Order: sequence, then structure tokens, then C-alpha cells
Amino acid sequence: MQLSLFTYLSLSVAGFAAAHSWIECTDHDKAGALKKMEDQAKTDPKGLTPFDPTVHPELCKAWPRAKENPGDWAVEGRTIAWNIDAAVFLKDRSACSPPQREFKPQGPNTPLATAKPGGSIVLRFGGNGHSRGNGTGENGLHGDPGTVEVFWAGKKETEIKTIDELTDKTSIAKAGFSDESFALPADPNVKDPPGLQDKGNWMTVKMPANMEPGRHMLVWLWSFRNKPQWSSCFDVMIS
Ligand SMILES: *[C@@H]1O[C@H](CO)[C@@H](O)[C@H](O)[C@H]1NC(C)=O
Ligand SMILES: [Cu+2]
Repeated sequence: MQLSLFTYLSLSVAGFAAAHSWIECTDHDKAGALKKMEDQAKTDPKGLTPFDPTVHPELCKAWPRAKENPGDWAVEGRTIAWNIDAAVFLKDRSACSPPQREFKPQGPNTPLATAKPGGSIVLRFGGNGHSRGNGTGENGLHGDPGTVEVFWAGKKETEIKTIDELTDKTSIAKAGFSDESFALPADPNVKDPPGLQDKGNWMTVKMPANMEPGRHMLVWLWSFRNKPQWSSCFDVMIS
């Protein structure tokens, strides 16, 4: 099925209509979030709280570009989440959403992630009901939830500007969208919300050992239907 321009625009404007996700935290306390979720699952398995930083900012120690603390989840889905598929349709090959296209100093309330060369950071993004393939197949049917990948230009203070730079050469980490996620119930046949509760997905990313000290720009990309779909841009300070 060919999507019309109108459909593409309304998907990107409405934000929630299509499968979508973005990086909400660049240094997340995954163990702390898992503990809270497991506790909640015992008492209220159908009403898991999203463990994103708009609800639990105390679990987040570092923030992506243009993300407020705590911020508004619905607004972020329309502003800092970048719909690559819709942009490409409109002949825009930008790698990042407009507010994430340049580095602006981040205040003490929303610090950058820090790491040593070869060290790891834990990114958090929402499963948003898609962790078992809801809406990620052809024509919005069930499919593979796809992959998440992180890219680096190879030098400090260097921007990745277009999706044409998201290649094997700049890729530093790749995983399945749901490789690190907490989803209820255990029955894999429950694939759709509200039965499916997938309120926490993570990606642990090892920094290349050859990163020099300084600020490094990274791009996170979620691909499904074998195409790039959504991106988020953030920085890591290497010590
Ligand atoms: C995905 O889940 C929604 C409920 O959130 C449901 O309405 C929709 O039909 C599901 N998609 C598919 C392809 O089953
Ligand atoms: Cu979505």
C-alpha cells in the first residue's frame, strides 16, 4: 500500500498513530527501574507505570539533546522523536529532529552522559506497545520489532547530519528493539496493548575504546520493515 502524503504528514504530526519511540534518557538506572517494575507487577500487573523520565526522573542521570527534565511525553513524541520514514518521503534526509540538530550546552538539570573510552552507557526508550511487533510489519500489521543501532562520526565534536552517514562504517552498536525490555505477561502470544505491558526498553552501548576525551555526538536509530524509521540524537562526554 502506498501511503499518501496526507497520511505521512498526519502520522508524523499526530505522533502516536504509528509505531514510534525515542531516547528519553542516556544514562538510565535500569536495575532500579526493573526492581520497581517487578514490585508493581506483583500488585498491579495490568497497570505498569511507564518508567520513563517524565514519570521517574530520579532513575535518569543523563539526558539527550533538547529533552526537558522531566518533560512531557506527548510533546516529545511530536518534537524530539524524528520520523525518518516520513521525512524521506518529503525528501528531507536529516538524521536528527530540528531541536536536536545542534549541540546546545545542557544545564545541571539535564546533564550529558559521561563515560570512559571502552565504558558503557544505558539508553532508555519506550517499547510503547511495539515490543512484540504490534504495528511494525507491512501495512501496519504485526511484524518484527526490528533493530536499534547507534552511530558515531568517529571524531569528537563532529556532527552526523544526514541518514546517508548512518552506515556500517559509523555503526558502533546494534541490538534487537526488544533485546533488553521488560514486558508483561510472559505469554508471547499477547502481542498488543493493553494486554501487553512493555513499559521499559533499554540498550547498553559500549563506547569505542579509541574515543578521545571530549564531547562526542551519537545517533540512535530504530529500524523496522527493513527501513530506518525513528532517530534520536545525543552527546556523550568522554573523560
Ligand atoms: C496494535 O494494538 C492496538 C491496541 O493498542 C490494536 O488496536 C491494533 O489492532 C494492534 N495492531 C495489530 C496489527 O493487531
Ligand atoms: Cu508508537
